[in-house]
Amino acid sequence: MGIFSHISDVHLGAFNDDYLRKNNLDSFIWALEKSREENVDFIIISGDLFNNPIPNISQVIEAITKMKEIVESGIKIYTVYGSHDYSVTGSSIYNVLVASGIIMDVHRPRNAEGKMILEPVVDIKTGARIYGMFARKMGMESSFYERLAADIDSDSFNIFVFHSAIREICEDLQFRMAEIPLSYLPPNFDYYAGGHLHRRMESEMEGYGKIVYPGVLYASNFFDLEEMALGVERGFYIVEFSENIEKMRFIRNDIGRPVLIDIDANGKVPDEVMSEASRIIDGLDLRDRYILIKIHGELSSGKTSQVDRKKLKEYCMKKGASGVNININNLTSREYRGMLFKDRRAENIERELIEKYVKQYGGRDPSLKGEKGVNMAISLLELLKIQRNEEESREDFERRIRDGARRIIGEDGWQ
Ligand SMILES: [Mn+2]
Repeated sequence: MGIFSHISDVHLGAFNDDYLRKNNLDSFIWALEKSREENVDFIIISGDLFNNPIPNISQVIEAITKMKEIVESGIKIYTVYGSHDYSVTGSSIYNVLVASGIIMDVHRPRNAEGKMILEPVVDIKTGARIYGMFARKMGMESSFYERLAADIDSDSFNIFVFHSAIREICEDLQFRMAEIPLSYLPPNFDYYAGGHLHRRMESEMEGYGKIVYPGVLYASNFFDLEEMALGVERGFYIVEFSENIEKMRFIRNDIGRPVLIDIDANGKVPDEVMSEASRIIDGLDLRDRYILIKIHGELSSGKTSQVDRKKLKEYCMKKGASGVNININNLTSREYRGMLFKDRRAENIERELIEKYVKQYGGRDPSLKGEKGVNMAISLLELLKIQRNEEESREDFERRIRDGARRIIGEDGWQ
């Protein structure tokens, strides 16, 4: 018998806005405390504990202090690398927490004849066997899944912790995501603790036990906030088990649900959009609420910049809102047509462009072609996005980036 909680995609350190950052942190502290209240034996965090490999320390110190307190009360925290915790340079706060014993990385691979065999971490209190699989940026873990194997002991309760979107389960999702087919998952586990999907999802597939994605614990970007405003629930799972799952409960997170104002600007001029927005704002009680304003469609004339975001923001703040985020990513104008992408999330746009240019590459080097070429380009791009830390010397920073690049393009193959 045992009981555990399954939390995912915490994204600590996400958001520049103080109010959202606090909600995000409060959600995590709430989930840890709730888990302790429910007397869990252990906690699983299925990736993306942090929003960046090296977050601003002052923004995460409170969360780390709470984790330490939880661990010291006898509750272990088992984790895997998510796509956000991972850094090609190997420098990640995740590694520091593993080294300090606050979290326990359950990805324990062993190489045997080209296969990646996963070894379990056996939870001493309950006997549960926990296997973990890491993630990389943009689904690049997929090539490791191809040669993955895990020997399970069918008399025990087996948990597989992972951080990837499964194609068969996420078909109807709104956004294209890097995916792996269901067949890549090792079969016959009792519980698949999934991360990466920010929407809650539960399913059961032939040959597999329960596959569960709790979704993002609070939010990490505009899309998450928008879904929450539309009523999508946030939270985490508590699972009771013996040899099988006995009971599963979703614990809802009620912290800081934002308000969405959706404005269709199609065929309108900027002035009309502005007056529609103020009319809607006038009809709402915005006190202590976070406001998302989404303006989309094609203006019949004028520039998108004539939709005065500053003015709208000030108006909401005057009415007592705790914060405002205005999204005009999908606002265009008939007069000024720019480049259009079907899916305007930055990383998808990057992938789309890289795929296009890799296809056009005329050289002979096979490692620069096809999927390999795309992955290498993405890895290098991710590497070059890394910024120097406040306390890091220029030399240390350069070495870190050079070492990372060497690992990506190196002879031993990049990983
Ligand atoms: Mn995530």
